[in-house]
Amino acid sequence: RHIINVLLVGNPNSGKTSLFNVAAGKHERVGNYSGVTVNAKEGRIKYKDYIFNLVDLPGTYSLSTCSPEEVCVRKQIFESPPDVIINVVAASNLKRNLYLTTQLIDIDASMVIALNMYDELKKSGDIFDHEHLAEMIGCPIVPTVARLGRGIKELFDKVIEIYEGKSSIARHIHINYGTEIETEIQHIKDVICKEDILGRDISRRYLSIQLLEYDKIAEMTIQHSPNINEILAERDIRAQYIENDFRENTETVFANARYGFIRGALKETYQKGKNDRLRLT
Ligand code: BGO
Repeated sequence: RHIINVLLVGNPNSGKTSLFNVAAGKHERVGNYSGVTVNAKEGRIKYKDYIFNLVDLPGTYSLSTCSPEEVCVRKQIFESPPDVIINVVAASNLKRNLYLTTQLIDIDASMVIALNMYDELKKSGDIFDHEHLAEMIGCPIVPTVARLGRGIKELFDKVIEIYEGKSSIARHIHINYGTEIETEIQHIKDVICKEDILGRDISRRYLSIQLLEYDKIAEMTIQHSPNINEILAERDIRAQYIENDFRENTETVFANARYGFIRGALKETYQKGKNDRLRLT
């Protein structure tokens, strides 16, 4: 049997624990307060001709390096790269959940999205063309209801497809941050490419974006590079250009650009339903 290493990544309360439990046949405690999923949990699943090593990490809203959860998830992604990431996205709160997704897309991870809480979406009467969104971001999206164990087989079927390179929508798409930002990303990428500093399979695009955001872990990644000074000097120049253009710090510029992408994508794919009036929250 082939072994597929799968990492669950998602916001707190997206239903990661529920999905892990139902997939791995575990009975971990599920709760709707943060801090329940503190340590990495591991489970083994036999399905079809495969063994899945499933790892669940703490929920996180982003892959920046502000909180211990964010650092933990990022470390796992880069130090023990999974074959496939399952990004658990709560359909009931797409705008916020998809922020993390945009960062996973930047990393260029092999990924399947579990569109969890699909029952909530149906109940709301909203219409979401998730197949269209899947094509836009180049990543399969599978509706799931983790609490009831629905959609789990379909999810793992997609994981197999991605693992075997047989998915029709596993194209390498990246989020277009607009001409100005893209130009600056390219400049940094060019300097990084000059010296092949990356023994590991880390996306140069992602590293360039992180450097532009003055990310400390990204700076540590290049600390042994022979041309670290050149890279950092280039970063300072390019970040300054962006900050002059947008009159905000680069971290805010990238965050706004990600939310802009999400807004645009949802505008094309998401329609409020007639039941909206009934929702009191
Ligand atoms: C409580 N659909 C619906 N409707 N709910 C779901 C689904 C789904 O597909 N999947 C999970 N949930 P976690 P994280 C709860 O615990 O797995 C629910 O943080 C409650 N608890 O049952 O913990 C799940 O690991 C009291 O809800 O997520 C859980 O990602 C009242 O979403 C919550 C109501 O799931 C978070 C709900 C004491």
